[in-house]
Amino acid sequence: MSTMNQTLPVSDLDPFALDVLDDPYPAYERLREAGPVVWLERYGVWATGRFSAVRAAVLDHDTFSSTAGVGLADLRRQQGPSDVNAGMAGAGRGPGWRTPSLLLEQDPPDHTRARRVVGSVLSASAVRARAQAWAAQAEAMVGQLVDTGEFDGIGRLAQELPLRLFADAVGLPREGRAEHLLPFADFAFNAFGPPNELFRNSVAAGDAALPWVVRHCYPDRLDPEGWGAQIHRLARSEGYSRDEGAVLVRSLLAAGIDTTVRGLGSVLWLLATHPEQYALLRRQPELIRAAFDEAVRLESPTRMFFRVVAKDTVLDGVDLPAGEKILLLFGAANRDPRRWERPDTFDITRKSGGHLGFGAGIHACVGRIVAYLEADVMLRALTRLAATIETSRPPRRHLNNTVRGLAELPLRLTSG
Ligand code: OVM
Repeated sequence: MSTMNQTLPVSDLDPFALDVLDDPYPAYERLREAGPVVWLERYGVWATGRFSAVRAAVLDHDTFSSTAGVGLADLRRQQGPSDVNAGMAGAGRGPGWRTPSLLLEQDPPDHTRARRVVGSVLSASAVRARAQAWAAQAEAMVGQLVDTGEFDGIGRLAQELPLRLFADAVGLPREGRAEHLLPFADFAFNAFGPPNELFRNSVAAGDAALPWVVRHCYPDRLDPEGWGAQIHRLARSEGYSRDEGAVLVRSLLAAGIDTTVRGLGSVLWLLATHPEQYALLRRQPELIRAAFDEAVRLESPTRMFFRVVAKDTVLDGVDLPAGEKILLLFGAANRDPRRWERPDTFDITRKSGGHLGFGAGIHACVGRIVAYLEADVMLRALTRLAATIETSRPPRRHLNNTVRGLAELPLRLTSG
């Protein structure tokens, strides 16, 4: 592609092809090497997998706007085949699926107000208040698994922690959460990509889950002490309507489960396949946070989001005219050799804190403190109770257009 003063790299790469989702790293390398920013002709969008460009874009939220949606579909265009939300039209009541997120799909100043509400409910002190109880629950969960032979680490740990600890803290009833939250999130995260087979195959289950999810965004279904009800109270005091409060709670239900399931699953898998790193973690449990960060860097559970170029700009030397979407591949940036030494190596002693697995800037994951605590209690319990963590067979991957992680992970824990 050529403009007045430069020739731009064009790529026929499909970042949403099944084989790319299964093992994205060769494709990410191709994309990074093709140029700082590449035109993806198949979708008519820009893409970047370079750390410096992804980081610069998320930090410059005035130029790289979220209000047209952070998926491939352009929320400014309501109709057409790219309307990936079509399958959810009319389901549920109140804020149906189509209502844009008040956090994810907003720019300042609207975003700022919503972020203040959710950010103060998920504050460091609010999350810390749960630490003791969560540690005890995690110890009990891990304790039941040590020396019992093979079990599925995704089902028994990576899923169990968010579905119990996080969903309890939000104030959801026990009944229905496991059946509804995972299919809903799987659909929601597929919907950020193209209307491919993966997306289409998740619509029916997402549709079936939606009425439950939408109902449980409202205060009458939420424990008054929980984070969901707190969001409603704070939202009202900030001038939001009841339905808008429900849309804010929806963000927690959409973004808070599948992401942590896959992130916890990835750190379990990486530790099980790197016994020397697990041994080191047992000797130095102060590395727990770094170990989780390193897993999030290496596997990037949320591998991408889009922005729209809101005004003419230059990104890493590439002229980008206003108007088109740009794919920001956090998963590629987190392995960019321009930023990381031995980028493909799992090393819990490296300084991985600057990764983009939680994004950066004003849209950086608002729930990351919760994710860190879930990882902390899980890994603390593991390192205390299990001398070894082993896997005997390759894991099974869960493919999703946005979220990367495992569906099944055979594990064995021994006390020594
Ligand atoms: C939201 C949201 C935020 C992050 C991820 C996400 C479905 C949703 O605010 O609704 O995935």
